[in-house]
Order: sequence, then C-alpha cells, then structure tokens
Amino acid sequence: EDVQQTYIMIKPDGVQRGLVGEIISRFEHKGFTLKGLKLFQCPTELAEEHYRDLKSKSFFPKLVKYITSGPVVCMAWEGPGIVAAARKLIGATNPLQAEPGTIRGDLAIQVGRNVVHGSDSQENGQREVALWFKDGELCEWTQEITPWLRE
Ligand code: YYY
Ligand code: MG
Repeated sequence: EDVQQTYIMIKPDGVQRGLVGEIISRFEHKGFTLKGLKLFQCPTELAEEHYRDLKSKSFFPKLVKYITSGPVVCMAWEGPGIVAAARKLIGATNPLQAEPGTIRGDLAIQVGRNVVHGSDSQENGQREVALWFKDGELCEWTQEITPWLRE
C-alpha cells in the first residue's frame, strides 16, 4: 500500500481566527493518521527555507512576514495517497478559485491569507516533515481504527 507522509501547517491567520480544530477535523474525519503536532512560532530563516523555491517571487518577503507573524500549527500526517489527497482537501492556492467543500474554498478569500499549507509532492512531504520536526517529535503509534478505514 502506498502510505505517504505530508506536512500540513495551519498558518497564523488560521490560528488567530480560531480555525485550528476545524482544519484538524477535516484530516481526522477523512481517516488519515496524525504523526506529529505542535504550536510553533516560526523563525524567519525557517520560513525562508520552507519556501525556498519561491525566493525569486515578488510576494516572497510578504509571505515570510505572514508566516512568521504569529504561531502556526505544524502537523505531520500519514496515509495512503495522502500527498495528493491533502492538496485536494485544501483546495486551490487562490481561495476564490478553491472549490466549496475544500478548506480554502470554505474558509478563506485571499491568496495572502489562505489559512493552510500542504506539501505538493512526496519528496517535499519528506523534506518538510524533516524540516519542521526534530527527532523524537514524531509519534510512532498504532491507530486502532485503521482496520475500519483500510481493508
Ligand atoms: O502550495 P500552495 O500553498 O497552494 O501555493 P504555492 O504556489 O506553493 O505558494 C505558496 C504560498 O505563497 C501560497 O499558499 C500563498 C503565497 N502566494 C502569494 O501570496 N501570492 C501568490 N501570487 C502566490 C502564492
Ligand atoms: Mg506550495
């Protein structure tokens, strides 16, 4: 089975707006497994490293300022096909283009305040989980409901 890990982050606007429970619920209810979770004030260098592929973009300084403007909720989630599935749950980058039913489609209106991040490839899933979590911060556990989610 194609079990993958992805890095999901509730951005400072999601935390300030009280959407943490709502966003976590969407991944829980879908049936994915939470492997790591923390509230974290992101330093500038980490935000820059996380978004290094966007360094040349005009919005990069604003993006780094936004991500470091308050605490974020860092999460590692695991499940079959989770990288692409999480991107679908999150919806399009521009919340006005995101489908209703997605997190951004339901909860946001602007690209610069789009409440949540999700890794865009399996490779970046691995990279970002390793970037945001230290050794020992991830939990190796057996979710007892797994047989009711996957045959
Ligand atoms: O992966 P995703 O978050 O959907 O979009 P990216 O293209 O990776 O951009 C990362 C982040 O940058 C996006 O969530 C908001 C911000 N951003 C922006 O502020 N303005 C843009 N025109 C494009 C992206
Ligand atoms: Mg991205």
